[in-house]
Amino acid sequence: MNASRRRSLSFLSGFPALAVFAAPLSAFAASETIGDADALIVVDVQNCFMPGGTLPVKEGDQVVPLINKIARRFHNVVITQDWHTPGHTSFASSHPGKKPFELIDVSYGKQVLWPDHCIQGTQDAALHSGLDIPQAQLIIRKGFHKDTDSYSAFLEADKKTPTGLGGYLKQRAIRRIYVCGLATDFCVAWTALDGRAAGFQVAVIEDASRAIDLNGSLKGAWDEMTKKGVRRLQSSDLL
Ligand code: VGL
Ligand code: ZN
Repeated sequence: MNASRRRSLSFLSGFPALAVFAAPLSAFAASETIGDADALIVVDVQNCFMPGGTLPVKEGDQVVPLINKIARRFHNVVITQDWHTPGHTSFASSHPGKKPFELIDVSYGKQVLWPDHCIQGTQDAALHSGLDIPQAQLIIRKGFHKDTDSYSAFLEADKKTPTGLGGYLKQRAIRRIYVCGLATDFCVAWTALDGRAAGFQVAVIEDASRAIDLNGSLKGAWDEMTKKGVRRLQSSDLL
């Protein structure tokens, strides 16, 4: 069913007398109503996080067709890109003797060290070529300060430096965001949590996201998101 047909039928559910007619239709209707105050945030669907990329996320490529479908329901779409300098502080290669996935202390707290990934301007940092969201209105890049990482699309890892996304969404009168992409337990979760902290209603679309899952990070991320009022949705809630 296309979006306009779904919308034209949704009023039926408010009328009990018509419930008998509405019931069979509701089996096809998505539960979420999407409007102009909603934005889809598509996080880091970049070659680096795909199988074969520099920081591959298992099944990372599987989110692409699903996100394309979900995005058709949204007028407002923001795409993010992890966008590091060469020699970025989040790279293990920048810290002699350290290996990827080790944890170190930096000025703003703990930093997981990663393989070199998503270097500005490289093909590895490009969006996946299958991403098909022509109406997307903003591409926001993050992690571009050499000495500071940024999982979140709102605030860098120092928890002080804004990316500007919060201001953009507020000026666009967006009140609710739906977050999906890569990786569930890092950039998706941090974006969702900072979105909550900035006063937005937030949902994460679980099956349109995939995780790195490092030392229990996926469970930790969901526990924290649930505690902070991030809703956990599936694509079927939107399609
Ligand atoms: C990400 C680790 C390092 C992500 C980015 O997009 O989740 N994870 N940089
Ligand atoms: Zn990164």
